[in-house]
Amino acid sequence: MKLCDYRREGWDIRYLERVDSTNTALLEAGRQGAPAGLVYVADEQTAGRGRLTRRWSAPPGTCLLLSLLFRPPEPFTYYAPRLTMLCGMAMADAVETVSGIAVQLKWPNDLIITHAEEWRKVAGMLSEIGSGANIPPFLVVGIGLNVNVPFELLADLAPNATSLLVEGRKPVERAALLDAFLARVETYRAALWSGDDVLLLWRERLAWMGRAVHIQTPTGDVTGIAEDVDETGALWLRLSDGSRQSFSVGDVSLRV
Ligand code: BT5
Repeated sequence: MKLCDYRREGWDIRYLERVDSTNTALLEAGRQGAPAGLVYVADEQTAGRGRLTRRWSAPPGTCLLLSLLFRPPEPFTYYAPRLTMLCGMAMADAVETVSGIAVQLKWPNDLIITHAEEWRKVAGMLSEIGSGANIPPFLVVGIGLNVNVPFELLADLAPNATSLLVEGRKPVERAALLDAFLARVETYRAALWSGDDVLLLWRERLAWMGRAVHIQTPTGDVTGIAEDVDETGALWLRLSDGSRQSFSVGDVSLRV
């Protein structure tokens, strides 16, 4: 099935041929009062965004570029990070189910494919909190997954980018991935609503726990053993002097 024709009950899926950023557009829709369950899916983004003002690049027509609108119940600070985490797990499950390719979650918001000590980024997530006059805060979770990006275009995206096409040596249908993803979001979200703490599942699936890692942060770089993630999703490292330090933003890589 073509991506533009894909629908699923319980979700209002809007296909956009071209948009600046699905996150930017959905944040605006959320401010205007759009209900939870609205999903923007784009074939092309002209100003795709990563975290910390970075860019997200994707060759038109080759990737899954989408954003989901959530209006979590109170307490927002409990549900919002967990909805982001469950979207990451749902996308990892979807990739494994549809393509058979094993993916791992890399703190805080990447999907990676590992080959021994090497890793490559296949997807990134950007989770943003929206607000507007007289409305409670809401959540927009955006995901960019490199699906059918050919090898020769990967270097334009990032030095360590990969795609499902390159990893599995065959194209993968984007509508099938989206369908599997939303099905898994529904399952994890039902578990969350019924009181299961999806943070525990997420923590178990994170790559490199117990390993020596290097984290680049806006205030400097630190090396340590990745020991844990806490209630807020922050990463705790054990440093060489035995002390522990937590990080809520940063880019982690395996220390080599
Ligand atoms: C992310 O940021 O990984 C979040 C990416 C979220 C993208 C989705 S697409 C749908 C929705 N709408 C948006 O506007 N955004 C979301 P971060 O961890 O900051 O990583 C950004 C870095 O990843 C860039 O600086 C590049 O080095 C690299 N990069 C850019 N495009 C890439 C790609 N397609 N594949 C792999 N790496 C990429």
